[in-house]
Amino acid sequence: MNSSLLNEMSRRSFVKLLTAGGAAAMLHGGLLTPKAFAGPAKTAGGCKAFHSACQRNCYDTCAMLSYVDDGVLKYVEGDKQSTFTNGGLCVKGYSYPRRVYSPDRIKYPMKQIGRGTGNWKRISWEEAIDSICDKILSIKKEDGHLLGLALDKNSGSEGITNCAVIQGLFTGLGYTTRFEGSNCWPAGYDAQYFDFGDMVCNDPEDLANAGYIILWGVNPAWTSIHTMKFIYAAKERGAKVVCIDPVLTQTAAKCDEYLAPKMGTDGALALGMARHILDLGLADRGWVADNALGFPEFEQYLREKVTVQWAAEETGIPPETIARIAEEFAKAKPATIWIGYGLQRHTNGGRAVRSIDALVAMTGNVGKKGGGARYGQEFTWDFEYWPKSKMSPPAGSIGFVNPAKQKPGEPTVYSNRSLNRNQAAREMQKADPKIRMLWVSCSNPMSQYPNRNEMEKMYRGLDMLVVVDQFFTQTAELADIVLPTTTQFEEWQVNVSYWHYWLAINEQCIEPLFEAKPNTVISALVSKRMNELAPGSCTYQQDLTPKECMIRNFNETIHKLNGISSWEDLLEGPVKAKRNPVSWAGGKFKTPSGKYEFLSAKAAEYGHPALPEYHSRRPNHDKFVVLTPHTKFGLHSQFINLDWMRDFNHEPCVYINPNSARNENIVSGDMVRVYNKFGEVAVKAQVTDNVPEDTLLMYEAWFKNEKFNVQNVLDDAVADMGAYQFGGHRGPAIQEQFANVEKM
Ligand SMILES: Nc1nc2c(c(=O)[nH]1)N[C@H]1C(S)=C(S)[C@@H](COP(=O)(O)OP(=O)(O)OC[C@H]3O[C@@H](n4cnc5c(=O)[nH]c(N)nc54)[C@H](O)[C@@H]3O)O[C@H]1N2
Ligand SMILES: Nc1nc2c(c(=O)[nH]1)N[C@H]1C(S)=C(S)[C@@H](COP(=O)(O)OP(=O)(O)OC[C@H]3O[C@@H](n4cnc5c(=O)[nH]c(N)nc54)[C@H](O)[C@@H]3O)O[C@H]1N2
Ligand code: SF4
Ligand SMILES: [Mo]
Repeated sequence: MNSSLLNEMSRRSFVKLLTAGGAAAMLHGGLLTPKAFAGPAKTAGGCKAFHSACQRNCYDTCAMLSYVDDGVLKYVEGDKQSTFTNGGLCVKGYSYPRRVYSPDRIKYPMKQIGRGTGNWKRISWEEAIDSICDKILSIKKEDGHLLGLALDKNSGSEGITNCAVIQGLFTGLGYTTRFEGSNCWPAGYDAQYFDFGDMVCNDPEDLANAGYIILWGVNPAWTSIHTMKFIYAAKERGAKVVCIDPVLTQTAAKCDEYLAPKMGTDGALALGMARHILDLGLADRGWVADNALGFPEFEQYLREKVTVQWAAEETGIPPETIARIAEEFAKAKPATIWIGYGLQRHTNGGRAVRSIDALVAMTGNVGKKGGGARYGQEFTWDFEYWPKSKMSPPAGSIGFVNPAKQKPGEPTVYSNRSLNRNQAAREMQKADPKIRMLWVSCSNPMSQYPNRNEMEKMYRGLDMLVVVDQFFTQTAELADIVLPTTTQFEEWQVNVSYWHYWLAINEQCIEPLFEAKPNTVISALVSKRMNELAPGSCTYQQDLTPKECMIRNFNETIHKLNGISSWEDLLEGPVKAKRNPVSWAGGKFKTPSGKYEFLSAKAAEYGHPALPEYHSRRPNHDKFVVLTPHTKFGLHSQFINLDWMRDFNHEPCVYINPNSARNENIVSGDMVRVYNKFGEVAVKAQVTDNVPEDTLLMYEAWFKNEKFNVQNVLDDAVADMGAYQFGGHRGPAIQEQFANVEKM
């Protein structure tokens, strides 16, 4: 069958799948059952099934099965062997075959004649690697070091091999500049470290045991659809589910009650609830006496500074509602809160998370089945990160000298230069020595980082920009050289989640398409050429296959944790970590005191109040609050560009409340300009009372052939926390942004 016919047929089955039975569930935040899809295709081709794992930066990190016939990927489904994935994928997951065979894929190494001109010329791998290595060597020769060479590796693929080889190559080249930190979760991550001494939470499957669930600043009906079934299971057993979000999301629509605080006021809400719980005498004094440090100080703070009335004024939620939810939460046992990443991307986001943690702790819900302050976990990630972990720069490399780490009279200690990706433009502007060459892989800064217009100026000033990707993204559009890379189906990987406890292997099931190569191979090619041109100039290994690299990432810790004796056991299917699904059950915390810390000296050391005190968010700099959370139809900038997805997600829009729309003379369908001093976005308006009057809502997304980019109106303000666990780099305040709107 020729491939265009295959694509057309698959497109029809994909659309049919999503418009029949499954679609209603999907559109309303449910889960598609594989049955709707598997039937005819499975029997038609006699396909061979391979174990796969979704590589996306997604809570769900699905274990998948990929069906291949005659070397062609026919369709995919969720693996039933994982009780978390349970046989279903999201709409994006089902579109994978189109991603693989998309006519828009970068097929060959390409060179752009004139940055941003779109004048691309196909070149050979040899020519591409030659120009890259020549440039690296000339920077080294001219500058005497490689700090002018920078790497931006983000979360485009979370396969362990991809997390290990790209940085490995860079270490092999010498001391370089790295864009680091995270645009995702640093503020809340630090908050959990201050309170618990680690970030770890109960198994999401244990949500089914909860008696009361608050979904706070999280939108799992879109962002973690597989978790919804455990929430529904709890509901069926009588649990109440409350959603707290300024936007009436599809998650909110599924809950028993929905509270809409003003953006950035969650800390006040949590503290108001805590005060009411104290007043009712519902704090679990036994638990805090045995397990916590600083509860008396926290209690004093609440009694002196916090009232329910104050919280009501701050948040816009009626005092009776705050009091009632607080009472229900404190009385329901066990009660749990899922703290989403959206609510902490604020200038006071870390403090908000500490206040919410405190609410869970003071009610004795920490360390309980069906309880907990759930944010994420990383205990399943103890891989070797090979070869990254084993690399050293070539002998004699000169690097960055950190005065704080340099002791007088001792030999100079060199390191990489680390810049905060959340302030990429600002960091590039002040970088001395200047960044001359940037390598972007598994990252799409022009779509995902704030302060985009300033960043573009900096990118345009580079001597060379290399982008390794599968598609001509908005970042690739600015590149001098793009290198085509493989999708997960064309390479070996192994994956774990930052949420559930499963481990899954990803077998290569088809040959690399066109001239695409895995990052492992690309790194080896660079190393080989570097050493041909200048022997000893790169220590990165040159002869490891992607599969061997994957295998070397396993170690005894991973085997033991998951009850396997070798990686090969995973060829039988995904496995779940052998660990108590309840975190902190023993009451031993990893804080300096070994207790849960309402009062954290560590927080104080990092310039925060020791208690989770409230601090207002920054004031508006424009008329409207701008929210740009994650879309249902894409994983950040991925998938939305596919023609199949366009069938469901026709065009970008800005959501605006009817009262505000009336004031601005806007009706649904009008083209409007969302603008501020940083830039503007031209987009169609949709009027809806799902968003509050003060808010403009646009989902982050990259549509092919559209200029739409929410990052144009985002500044690079940072969150309060993140510096503790992210090498001094605070998280982004991406959800605390402001703009004006006018009809075009
Ligand atoms: N406005 C706004 N901005 C945000 C956020 C928000 O809420 N609002 N959220 C932030 C968050 S939470 C995150 S995590 C970041 C995510 O930011 P990124 O990690 O940059 O986002 P992605 O679009 O997932 O992936 C980046 C690129 O990786 C490419 N890619 C995929 N697989 C591979 C591979 O195997 N190899 C290579 N070389 N490339 C590959 C994709 O094609 C894509 O172009 O965005 C942040 N930006
Ligand atoms: N479909 C899909 N799934 C994804 C992703 C994706 O891009 N698309 N991205 C993945 C990644 S990398 C991440 S980090 C997770 C993120 O997934 P979530 O943790 O669900 O976080 P967000 O979608 O960023 O934001 C969740 C909600 O926070 C709300 N919010 C914003 N500001 C505030 C506030 O001040 N207070 C409160 N209470 N709520 C607020 C937003 O309105 C939004 O509905 O999702 C993962 N899953
Ligand atoms: S994007 Fe998330 S929910 Fe969808 S298939 Fe991948 S891991 Fe599963
Ligand atoms: Mo993220």
